[in-house]
Amino acid sequence: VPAEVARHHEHAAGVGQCCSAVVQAIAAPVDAVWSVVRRFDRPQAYKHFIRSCRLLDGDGDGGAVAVGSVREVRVVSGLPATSSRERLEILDDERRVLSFRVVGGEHRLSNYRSVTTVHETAAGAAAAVVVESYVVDVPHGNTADETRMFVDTIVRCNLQSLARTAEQLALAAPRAA
Ligand code: A8S
Repeated sequence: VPAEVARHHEHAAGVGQCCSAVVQAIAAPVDAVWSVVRRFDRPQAYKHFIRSCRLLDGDGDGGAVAVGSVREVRVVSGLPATSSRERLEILDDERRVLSFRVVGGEHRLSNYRSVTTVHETAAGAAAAVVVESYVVDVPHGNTADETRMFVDTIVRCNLQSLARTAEQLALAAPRAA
């Protein structure tokens, strides 16, 4: 992994924060994986805890995705959350890096920020690795361990679902992928 990409995963967790990372191997070309990850406006394509997503057109550009874009996601029922407002911080198509930050919403993950990177592997053309790291405030009444367990579970589910989605995409359209 190039140093300038690895650096994105070095989070400075302050007092009362915690951080962690999840790694997922995917049997699909990196471009197929990245084509799913990069859609900041369509996280529900693989994040099954998200019911809907709406891009807020604050800058009046007709809703184009760019750094600074803000999305409002609605969460499925059964979680200690209803919505989240998230700002795109990094979208680097060359190095395949996406990062967003939580800027509002009704949930317990204040100041959540994550970085997702997609990597080629030595295993060949149809093998990718995704690394997703995050930093977040430990909510009042919880420990850092509890917080990491909760968030790791969500992120692991998301990345397993990303794997299935990208693998199907690569099978359906091998050339485009
Ligand atoms: C992501 C990662 C996470 C999303 C969390 C951790 C969230 O959307 C869900 C439940 C919550 O309690 C917090 O990449 C929040 O989306 C599923 C609403 C932010």
